[in-house]
Amino acid sequence: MTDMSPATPNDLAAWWMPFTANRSFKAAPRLITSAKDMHYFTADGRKIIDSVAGLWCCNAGHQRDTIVAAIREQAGELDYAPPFQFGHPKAFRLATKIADLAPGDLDHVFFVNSGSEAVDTALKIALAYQNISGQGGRQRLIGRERGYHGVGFGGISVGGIVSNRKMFGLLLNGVDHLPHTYNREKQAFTRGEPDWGAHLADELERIVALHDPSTIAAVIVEPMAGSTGVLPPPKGYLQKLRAICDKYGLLLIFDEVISGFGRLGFAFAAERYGVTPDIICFAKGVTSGTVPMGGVIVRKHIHDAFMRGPDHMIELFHGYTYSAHPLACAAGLAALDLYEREHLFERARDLEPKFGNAFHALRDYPNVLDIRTIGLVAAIDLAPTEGSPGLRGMRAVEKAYYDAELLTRVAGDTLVVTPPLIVTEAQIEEIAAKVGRVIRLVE
Ligand code: PXG
Repeated sequence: MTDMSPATPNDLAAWWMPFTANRSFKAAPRLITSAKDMHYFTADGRKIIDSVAGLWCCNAGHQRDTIVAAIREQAGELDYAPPFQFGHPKAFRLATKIADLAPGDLDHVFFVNSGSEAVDTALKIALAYQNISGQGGRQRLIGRERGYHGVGFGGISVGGIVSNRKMFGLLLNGVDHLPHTYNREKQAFTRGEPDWGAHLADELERIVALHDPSTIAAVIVEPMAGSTGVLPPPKGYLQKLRAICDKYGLLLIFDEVISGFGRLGFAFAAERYGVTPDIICFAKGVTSGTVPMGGVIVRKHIHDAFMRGPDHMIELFHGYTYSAHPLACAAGLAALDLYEREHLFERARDLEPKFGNAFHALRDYPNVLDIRTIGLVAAIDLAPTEGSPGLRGMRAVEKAYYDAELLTRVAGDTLVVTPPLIVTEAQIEEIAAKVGRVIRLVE
């Protein structure tokens, strides 16, 4: 019999871990066994502060009583209900709550189980909408360099991360990419949105001119690119994208998988920037990371365009067995309730200046090339070690875990900090001090 105790696993081979250096991990496993509020507890009995909300998802912190209770109760009441041709009350309640949080007439919610599914769903809805609106020639999609939109074929096609694309065949046809918006010379050590770079949105005009607007369905961007090292949008950039999309009849999709549910101090980044997209993708924070869930919010006219034809006909041939899973809906309702009761989005907004100060104070530490802060997000670019890009970053994550009791993330050689929104001012200082220590440890 294999010992299955989580604290002492004796066989790590069977689980092929995602986005992980499997052989290094299995040679020195970092096993997390429990969590509470701002902390993780490890198999070797240590308490580690979570500076990344799990993976940008546990926005309310860990093991929050009301969310735990809601999941427990739901499991004891309705474990599963089919979402095709049937429904359960909490799915409708959660959709209504999310639609209320979303700006403008983003009124209808399609549930999925992850950010990747949300992105592929959004792209399919955009293409189908153009098709049923007599615009079937609009089949092209536009993404952006350094964009991350999950790992489905749609998401990697519009995404702009070479290593996520190059092994996986021909991807979707007819995809172009806007240039990314980062320029260290022009933007280094910016707090919030950089002054330089709005003009990069004009590249959309160039792509439209090349193909003709009648061939383009949609543009998808993260309002703030997260996974490739935190690239806040230049001032005015998103507004420009919106104007160009309006001019040519392109749908604008915001992938808010990371920026949704308070990370930038608002329910959605769309609200922070006063730019209303046609479609929003969400996931992660909707359940504070407790049960997998994602979704797509669409504007009323997009949804309504599908609601025609005979009443007995299925309007959209798309969906997942676990769309609107009862456990996810219960967790989502409890998470949104907690965000509201504890004013966590406002809290993130109020903490932003102090959070920025704490991390910008590291600018003179060794190897620091740039620091970007926005909302409760900080990114610190470290100089790569000669000939081994990513090595200093990986060592920093390991040093943080083993020597500083800090869970952090890295994108290449960029350290990323995105704590739960319950983080206190003292914990912000604590995390910044630990990050400083780690930077010195990998000098
Ligand atoms: N879109 C965006 C903008 C994301 O950030 C996804 C889609 C995909 O979500 P799923 O649920 O399919 O993983 C993401 C995911 C990191 C990191 O360290 C970011 C993500 C996932 C894992 C790590 O930056 N974002």
